[in-house]
Amino acid sequence: MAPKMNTEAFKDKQKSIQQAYQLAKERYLECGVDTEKALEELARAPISLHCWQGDDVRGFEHFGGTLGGGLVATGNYPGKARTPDELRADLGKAYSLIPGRHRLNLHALYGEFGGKKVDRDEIAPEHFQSWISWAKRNGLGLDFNPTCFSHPKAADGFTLSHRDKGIRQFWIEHCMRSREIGAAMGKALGKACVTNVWVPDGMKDTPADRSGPRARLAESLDAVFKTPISPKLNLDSVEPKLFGIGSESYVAGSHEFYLGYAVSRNKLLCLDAGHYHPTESIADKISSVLQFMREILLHVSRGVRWDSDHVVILNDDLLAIAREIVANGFADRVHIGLDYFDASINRIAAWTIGARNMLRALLIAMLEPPAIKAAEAGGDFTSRLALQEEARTLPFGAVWDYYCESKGVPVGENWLAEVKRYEKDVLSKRG
Ligand code: RNT
Ligand code: ZN
Repeated sequence: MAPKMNTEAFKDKQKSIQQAYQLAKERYLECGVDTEKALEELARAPISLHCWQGDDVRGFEHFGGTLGGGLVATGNYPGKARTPDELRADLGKAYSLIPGRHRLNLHALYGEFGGKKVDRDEIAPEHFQSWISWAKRNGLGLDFNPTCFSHPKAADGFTLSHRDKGIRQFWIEHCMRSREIGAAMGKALGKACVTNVWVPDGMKDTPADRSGPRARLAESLDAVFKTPISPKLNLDSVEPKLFGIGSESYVAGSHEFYLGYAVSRNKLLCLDAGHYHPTESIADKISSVLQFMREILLHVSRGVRWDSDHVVILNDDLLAIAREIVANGFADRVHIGLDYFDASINRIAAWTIGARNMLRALLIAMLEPPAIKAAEAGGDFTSRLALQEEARTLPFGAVWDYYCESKGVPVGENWLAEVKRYEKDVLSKRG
């Protein structure tokens, strides 16, 4: 925390944070909002940080290969993590700048294989033991993902829906093992792991057969999920997508496909904010799908034109997502994960910006004046709109600063100096 400041200046700063908070607290009380309660609620909201922002989705396998599945990380900002230890150190730095206790979302290609070539159909919990121990030491939960891309057997753009039975079987085995790894993580940490299946399967140009791959995908998924695993250890999730780079005309795992699959098979649906038409927001989908399923996973991201994976900013889309979770009391049914990769800026900053924004959006939702809902319930839409707009400039920033201060993480832009220091001391020394 602001190590350069002398003690006097530091104490002044602390005092002004507390004074600003007291004023904000009173202002919110006038609106019928208890800021203390909101902060307790915020402290219970875990965000799953996606490991793949730390190295542009490269991972630690030993058979080379470039990023596939239509995923593209652009930029060449220096200092990306090259080893599991570097990635853990970078993540540790990010967590130290984000208030609260959170989770880590791992992809299968981030296993530790001791220099050996362990193919995707051979992965096992032992390859993730260091991650599990590290998570345990740091009080983090873990989430998991099979990696059905960046592999020779995914090179033609198909995996679980491939027309070749042998290739389908290979990916089925990989996904089955991924669930077992998820269960091992859940067991070791005492918190269920969400294992999310996303496959890139799709076509660049107009398919002649849209149904065949979908029928095969459903059949493969049924094979993947055949063995029951306790939801106390592992929760299965499936992730739809509208299109990808190289799969512009058709994606087998579309929204309707997985909505039907998740409802009929009792799975979690993963809503990725970058996987829909550009003006289509996932916020409105949350209360729709939760009428028909217990839990969902979110991949909070930001689409910009053709890209679905920009760093999450505090825009209306994000505020709407957070509001839907909070206003409907869905906190224990919505698992929040981040999913983006920007290789053009400092990667630790990318995590920190996105996670702090997610938390800020949740806080703003938790501080919503109850008069807004009451106005609607009373049929007074004039007041609803007036109060919604007034609420935008309530002093949530003072509450957020106080929260950061109370959780021992840098207040305001002070976290940036920490990242710059780390960049100078650690990242710049990487080849
Ligand atoms: C891809 C999906 C998927 C990936 C990660 C790396 O479009 O969003 O979630 O981003 O699995
Ligand atoms: Zn995603």
